[in-house]
Amino acid sequence: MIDLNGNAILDLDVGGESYAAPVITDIDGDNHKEIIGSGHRMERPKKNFIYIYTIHNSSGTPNAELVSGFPVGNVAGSSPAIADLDTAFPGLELVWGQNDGTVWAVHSDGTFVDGFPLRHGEFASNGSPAIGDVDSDGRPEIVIGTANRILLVIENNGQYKDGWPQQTRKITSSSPAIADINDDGRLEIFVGSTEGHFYGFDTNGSQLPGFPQETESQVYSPVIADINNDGILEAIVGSKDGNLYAWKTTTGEPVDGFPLDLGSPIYSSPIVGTDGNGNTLIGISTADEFHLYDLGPDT
Ligand SMILES: [Ca+2]
Ligand SMILES: [Ca+2]
Ligand SMILES: [Ca+2]
Ligand SMILES: [Ca+2]
Repeated sequence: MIDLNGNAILDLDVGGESYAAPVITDIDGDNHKEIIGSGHRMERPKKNFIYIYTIHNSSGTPNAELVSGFPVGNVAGSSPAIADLDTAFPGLELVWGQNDGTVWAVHSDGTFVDGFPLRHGEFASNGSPAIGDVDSDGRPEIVIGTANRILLVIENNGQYKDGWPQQTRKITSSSPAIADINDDGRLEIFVGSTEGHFYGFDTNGSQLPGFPQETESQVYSPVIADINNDGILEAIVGSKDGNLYAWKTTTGEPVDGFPLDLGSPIYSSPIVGTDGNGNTLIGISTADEFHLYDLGPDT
């Protein structure tokens, strides 16, 4: 960890290489933030653990104490999702896919959430899970892909939600995105695959009208946003085929002007925002450049 002048203020030992982005949040509700990351143990048996370190002790001085109960697991190459999956237990829970074919959900003290781990038997995807109350029953679900054509929706008690898992073609290569595209209070699910398909499912596991869509190569994590101010959410995704796609989530039709040919492979997610004048901005990195588009205020 470094300060804004580039000086090291904390050195955290994660046992070797770290593949996933660290997250800083107050995970245990003690009003002091923790840093959550993963690290690869180099000696055999090689494992990629989740670590949580405290950042500040109660006097406010930088601190690098490993939180009791950690490290845990053998995570895939993704960051864990962090959410209050189990409201009966104080603080937030961590959820991730393991390379041994399981999904883990643990409390902020490293103990399992009741019903976990869930065993599905497939190698993990490199995408982080999405967590949200997809069926609007007051309890959150976990949406997570695997490396073998299966997309899972899991209740917070470790059981599959009715209608799930669902098949995709090839690996779900990216993190899923969840959003209510039709104002019925339930969340729809979008995810890309390594062979170029982009899927849309309703809460019950049925494919949405107009999906899947196809690109020529691997699709990365989507952003769901209304980029043309027509009141309909779009799914914006980059593909390794060099195009940035934007489809209307309600029909699968492309937004006017899309796909944008960026001329170079895309390996990341776009960022979508607005400037101070209400114009929609989209930023996207390709293998060699960063592109920023101003889509203006409306269609
Ligand atoms: Ca909790
Ligand atoms: Ca729910
Ligand atoms: Ca909905
Ligand atoms: Ca729109």
